[in-house]
Amino acid sequence: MKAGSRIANAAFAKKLCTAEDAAAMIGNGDNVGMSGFTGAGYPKAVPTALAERITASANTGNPIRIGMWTGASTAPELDGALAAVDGIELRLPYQSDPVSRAKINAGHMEYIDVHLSHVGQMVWQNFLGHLDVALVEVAGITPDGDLIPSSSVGNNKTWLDLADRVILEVNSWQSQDLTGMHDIYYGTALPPNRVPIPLVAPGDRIGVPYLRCPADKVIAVVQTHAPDRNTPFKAPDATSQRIADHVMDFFGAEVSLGRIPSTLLPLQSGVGNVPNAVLADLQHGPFDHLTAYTEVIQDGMLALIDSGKLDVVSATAFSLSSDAVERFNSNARDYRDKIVLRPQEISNHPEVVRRLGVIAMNSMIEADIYGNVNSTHLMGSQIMNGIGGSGDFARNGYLSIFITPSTAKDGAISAIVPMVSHVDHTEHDVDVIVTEQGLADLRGLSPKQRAQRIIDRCAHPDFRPVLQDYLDRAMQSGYGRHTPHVLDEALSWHTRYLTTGTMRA
Ligand code: 0RQ
Repeated sequence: MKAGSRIANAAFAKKLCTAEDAAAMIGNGDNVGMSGFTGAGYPKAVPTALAERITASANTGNPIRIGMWTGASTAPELDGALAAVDGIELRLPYQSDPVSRAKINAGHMEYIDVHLSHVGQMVWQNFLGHLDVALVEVAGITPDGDLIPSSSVGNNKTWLDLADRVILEVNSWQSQDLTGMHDIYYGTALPPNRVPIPLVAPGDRIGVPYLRCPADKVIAVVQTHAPDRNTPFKAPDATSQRIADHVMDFFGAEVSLGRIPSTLLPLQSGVGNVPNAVLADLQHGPFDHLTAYTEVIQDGMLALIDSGKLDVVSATAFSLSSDAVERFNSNARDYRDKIVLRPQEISNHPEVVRRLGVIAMNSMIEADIYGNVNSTHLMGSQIMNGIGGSGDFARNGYLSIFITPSTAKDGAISAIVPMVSHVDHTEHDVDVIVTEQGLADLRGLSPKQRAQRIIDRCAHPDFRPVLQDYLDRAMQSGYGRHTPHVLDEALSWHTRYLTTGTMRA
């Protein structure tokens, strides 16, 4: 197909220009709302051209820096390229790029880590300043001037609604059969004008299949033919497999006890090796007619659809390996009834997550003996990625499960510590913790009971006696026996790691 045929509306076609020309329309200090979510549907050409423009501007002594807002993480040719040239003044709401991470941790880039469902409302409330430019990838433009969304939706509706100027990238690499897969809900509002989100099952469609944008707001249309950043898929290792097996046993027990149906409840799964291992286990498990109300469709979700186990999945983006992308792109039409892509304010909406009773499964960096979870920081100060959607789902789900290997860095670090060095999910939002050692169901337990269960079931045997000793001494400390701590030791495991390279005494 000729790339040009994706732009079927004359008013939009008139704005065709090069990526360089489009990049020249972005100025110093602009806040730019970009498409892109977990490496899917991000603009592929204009950011690179902008990075070159930024380099040139730095050489003239008037460096350009922008505020960069996205759906979530993007790709090296966007986050990486702009961070490398120090072109980003402030970044939000989630990133996982090594160059960006280094710039943020070195203090060269400001970063605001926001619950993904909250971004739209924060921009509407004007907390973040004015949105100058929307830079959005689409799969095509219809004769009526509707925009066919790409492989992610993210915050694109908000960007297109609120930005003064709009730059579109029309990517002919994206499958045309994405048409009809999206559900763009235009019914959100700020209080006091909110009404219920009329979504009662994961596959419900409550909006329209297209994004809207008046042609006169569009200042440039750029054609591309470039693949998404495809995340390589690693087969589960022994540790992930053991974690997945614990989760499967837990689901089986919950079904036997009549707490959840044999179809389970709508699943949310974070990205990465361990959540993918759980999805792989579900493919061979006893549960049928599964559904998912999640953020990202990874390989494991697609495989569940292929095996007939998963009836429908709602998300805001794909995050697939190249093999899975190929499978998807050649059969996109067949997936259309089983996949709904929504704006992230709806895919992660607290009201809907609570109503559907989602089972939230997310990875973490560390948990403490009382069940507080850190998903974002290394040793208290360095950002890893961000909270992403984990809080949207963990806080509002029916069951909130956090998973991690029990140790990191070749056993030097225990993922179970006396006190977490940063808190993203409090003890009140965490129902179950799982490591390869075992699963701790924390529901209905007091803090001391939780601590004993986490130590017994989840801690690595090398660290278990030291954690037990900490708890025992905290109980004797006399100040308080509700959530006992030895305060001047509580973070000593982290400081020991920073000074000696290991948490081991
Ligand atoms: O570092 O690669 O340098 O060795 O952290 O650890 O085990 O590979 O885990 O890649 O699955 O990421 C929580 C970060 C886990 C991710 C987190 C080191 C470890 C390694 C990565 P190296 P793993 P993963 C929906 C849900 C928040 C967002 C979220 C995340 C690196 O899952 O960003 O949940 N979650 N979104 O060595 C020091 C510890 C450590 C540690 C691991 N205790 N201390 N370093 N590491 N544990 C999706 C979205 O929202 C988009």
